[in-house]
Amino acid sequence: MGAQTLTPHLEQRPQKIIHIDMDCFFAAVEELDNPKLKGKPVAVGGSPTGRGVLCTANYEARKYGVKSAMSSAEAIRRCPQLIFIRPRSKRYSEVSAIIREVFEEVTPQIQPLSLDEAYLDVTNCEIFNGSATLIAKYIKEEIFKRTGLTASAGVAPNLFLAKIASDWKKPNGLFVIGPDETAKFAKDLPLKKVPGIGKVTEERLNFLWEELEERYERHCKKRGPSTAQKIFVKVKTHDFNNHSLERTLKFLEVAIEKPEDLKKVRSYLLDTTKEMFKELYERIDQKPLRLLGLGLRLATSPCNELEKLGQLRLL
Ligand code: TTP
Ligand code: MG
Repeated sequence: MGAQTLTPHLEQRPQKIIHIDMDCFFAAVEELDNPKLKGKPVAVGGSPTGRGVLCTANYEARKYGVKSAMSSAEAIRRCPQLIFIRPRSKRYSEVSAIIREVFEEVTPQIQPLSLDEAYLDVTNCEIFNGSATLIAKYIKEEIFKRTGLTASAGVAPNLFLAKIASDWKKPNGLFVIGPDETAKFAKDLPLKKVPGIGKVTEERLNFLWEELEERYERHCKKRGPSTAQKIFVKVKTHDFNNHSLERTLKFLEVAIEKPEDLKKVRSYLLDTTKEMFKELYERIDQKPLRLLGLGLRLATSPCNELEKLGQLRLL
């Protein structure tokens, strides 16, 4: 592969982003270096007798519900035959450097996220006639040739969807979201697929919603019917900055003036909030989140009554 020629952005074109993520990285390196481990459940992390936690587990171990960040003691309960291996960070860095070489041969526009994961902006790449899909396929093949390890790749017009796409067909997957498919894809995306939003967070977000309904009910009891004009989501990022996004509720067929009205549109508004949250998360470049809030702005004074809702702590 020769040197890349980058063409300037003369006209506004959709970006072409590839997200690469190695499959069960630490465990895969351990299997590579010790083929006897193949086909057996393997975890990399602290000892099951101490207070250790797992860095990761291979797919064989994941069948038993063993996963990253789980305590080693819980992992051995779930899979008694689990083989524990101490992490060897130097070795993982060595392999990571080889992967990085492959990326650099494709584009200088690399944003590494960790040892096994990076975004590549290939918008201006001319290899493979600029096909991001073929470039992603090439990267996966080169990584395998040079390391013996598999990677999963996601291709999309933005960072957010590229990362979700790489996870879509794991392991050894390649998933492409074309520029025309983004709206539909984002709309159908379960919230738990959003990086940083796990199952627990999704459940808690639903619970937040319930809290919002209760609060609105209390408010109406005290002050009488109050028209809800807007819905908003708020996040506090790891650097303590606040960001918010709001939408007027005019798009609803019915006015929300009392608690029963809000309950009627619950599922619709809950979906709307999830979409808004995804949009906001994308806008802030998927920064780690500390808090997440949800609320209604009321026409009555004080209009920000419901803004002081309990917020969901994420970090
Ligand atoms: P991940 O890419 O999150 O996980 P993974 O590569 O093991 O598995 P997957 O196939 O789902 O991508 O993380 C990369 C490596 O980072 C992982 O192999 C071990 C390390 N790691 C930790 O040490 N602690 C953690 O909590 C996580 C999530 C990862
Ligand atoms: Mg990985």
